[in-house]
Amino acid sequence: MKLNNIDMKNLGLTEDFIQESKIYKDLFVGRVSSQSKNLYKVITEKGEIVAEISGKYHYSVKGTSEYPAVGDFVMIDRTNTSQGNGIIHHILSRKSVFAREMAGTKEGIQIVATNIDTVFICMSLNDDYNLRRLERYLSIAWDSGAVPVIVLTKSDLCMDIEIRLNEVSSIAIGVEVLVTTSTSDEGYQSLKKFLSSGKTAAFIGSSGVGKSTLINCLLDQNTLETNEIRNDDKGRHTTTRRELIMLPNLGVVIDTPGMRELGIINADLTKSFSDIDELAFDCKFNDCTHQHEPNCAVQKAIKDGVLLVERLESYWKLKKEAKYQGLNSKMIEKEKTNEMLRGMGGMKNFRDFKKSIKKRR
Ligand SMILES: Nc1nc2c(ncn2[C@@H]2O[C@H](COP(=O)(O)OP(=O)(O)OP(=O)(O)O)[C@@H](O)[C@H]2O)c(=O)[nH]1
Ligand SMILES: [Mg+2]
Ligand SMILES: [Zn+2]
Repeated sequence: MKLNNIDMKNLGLTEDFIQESKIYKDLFVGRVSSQSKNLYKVITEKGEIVAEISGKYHYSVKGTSEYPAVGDFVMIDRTNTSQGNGIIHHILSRKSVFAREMAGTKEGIQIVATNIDTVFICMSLNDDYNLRRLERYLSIAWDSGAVPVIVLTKSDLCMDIEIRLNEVSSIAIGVEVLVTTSTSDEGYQSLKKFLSSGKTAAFIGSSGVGKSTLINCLLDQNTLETNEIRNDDKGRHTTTRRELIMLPNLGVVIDTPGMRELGIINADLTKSFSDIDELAFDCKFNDCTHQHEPNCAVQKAIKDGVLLVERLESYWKLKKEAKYQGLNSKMIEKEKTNEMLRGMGGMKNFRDFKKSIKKRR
């Protein structure tokens, strides 16, 4: 447990939530920062604690949507867990719900996050670029009650940004479009226009587009958490669960796991180009294409005469082909979704929630 005083206003606790929380005497207000099976992390005024829901709550729940989700403000019995996990008794009314239909199933709905102001729809300007997918993301974002903002990431890997910007603007009328790169400090400052104390922004988009990297950039680089996340990234771990993170004076961001659609590099390729893969280990970016990225160890090896440029060219060619064998990706997406939903009540509850949404319309 981290013991420090939390700026609850910055965390998004508004006057409305404070008023509602007063109904519950003897309980404290907190915000759910992550969830794993039946355990939740909740940020309270004294720091982040681990909590579970009360038995009574559990039995009164009618659908999955009534369980706490990342972003929810909850009423909890303690702010200090020296006597055991906190117990969540209630959730406060949500001011926005970001839900999505689950891929590969007809009836599934998944709550991605709640109480968000801005949804950053992230799409990378290289591999991930796909206007149809962007349209899908936009439509669920508009449904949520939060304001969507399109973030075109990895501009350092794109040679025709103007063309792409025009294409995106033509399908995203009235939506602001940002172009970012994590390779330089100026590359992500535009995001800050949408971040401020008390506001919550969620990052969504396919796996590997650079959501966590952008959040790392926005975080105070000297905090321990940033270092941990950085190391994880280097270790090629992608985000596996939603996580709410507080930025000093800039409100709250929510990182979400993306779904990998394409881009599985097959094992044989790794084997036959182990020399390049070994060099690539020292590249600054894990997904370095060894073209124009700064601090590319592969380009350096070519310059130093250690690696033949022809070798790199055939690597590219094969890598491109390998990507399109990534049709198995549906299974990966399913697995990731299951992972997130485990312990949350299952499909039936999602169906109930979807029905209740339809009724409300
Ligand atoms: N060239 C380049 N690479 C980047 C940039 N931003 C991130 N990357 C690299 O892209 C890879 C994926 O980045 P992540 O931040 O883990 O992507 P993510 O969207 O969080 O992915 P999931 O957690 O799987 O959803 C990492 O190897 C990063 O180093 C960028 O602006 N330019
Ligand atoms: Mg991530
Ligand atoms: Zn490289």
